[in-house]
Amino acid sequence: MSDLLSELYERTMEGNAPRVLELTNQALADGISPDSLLFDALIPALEEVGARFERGDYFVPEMLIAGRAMSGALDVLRPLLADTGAETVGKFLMGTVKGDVHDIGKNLVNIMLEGAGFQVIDIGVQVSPEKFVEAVKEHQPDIVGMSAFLTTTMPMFKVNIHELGKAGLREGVIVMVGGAPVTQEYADVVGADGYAADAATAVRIAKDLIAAKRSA
Ligand code: B1M
Repeated sequence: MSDLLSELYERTMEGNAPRVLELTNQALADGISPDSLLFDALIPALEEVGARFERGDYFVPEMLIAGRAMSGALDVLRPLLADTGAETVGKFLMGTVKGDVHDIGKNLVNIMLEGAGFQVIDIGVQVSPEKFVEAVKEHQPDIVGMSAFLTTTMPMFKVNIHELGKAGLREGVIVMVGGAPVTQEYADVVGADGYAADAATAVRIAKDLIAAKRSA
């Protein structure tokens, strides 16, 4: 790993947002790709933050400032990752489920989807089942995406899907789920149409699901 990337990794872990911003800009100016910044420094840093939190070496404030530092870097990377000039391939409505405030993973999926040509409507975090239903009615997306990052909030997928069914909307919309603790098995159990472990896979699965629906 280059010195710049390893410093970016370290500073993200300690949540030094101004320095993370500086290093991100400097790395880009030096010709380091946005992908490399993401996958070689920023994401591994947050994984390590999570591991330290689990071991009891870090607490919520440390996670919070590391998350803020990462979000600042993502703001810089967003236009670079999303600006591919791809044609619109479908409408994707995205939210983090009720009770869950994690949004970095969701935002990264959104950026990648935009880069692949999706029109993304982000309805934020802590989205209640009622809000998902209202937003699907209003925006009529091809896909509704739900993120959950806690084992305690994953059950909201099932509640949301049930509410979409009750509102008569389930047949008309593809449901995708994801987030750190989610698995394909869990997605199957709650009745989702698709699952992805990371942002790049989410784009591929979303495209496949839309193509399958249109050809059906
Ligand atoms: Co929290 N947190 N957190 N946290 N946090 C985790 C998730 C945790 C795994 C840490 C740990 O213990 N190792 C743990 C969950 C344990 C569990 O349930 N199994 C945890 C906990 C316990 C908590 C609190 C309960 C702590 C407390 O208060 N005691 C609390 C809960 C608050 C709440 O939501 N109600 C909490 C709070 C927070 C902060 C607010 C401080 C902050 C969030 C800041 C923010 O998001 N704006 C935070 C952070 C930063 C983390 C970690 C360290 C990093 C998360 C992250 O951004 N990762 C995290 C540890 C970890 O994940 N290793 C942790 C980087 C991101 C790019 O990856 O989010 O996995 P990820 O997203 C991926 C995929 O999941 C996938 O693609 C993304 C990009 O590749 N994906 C999808 C995501 N959504 C998708 C949707 C799709 C498809 C793919 O289709 C629709």
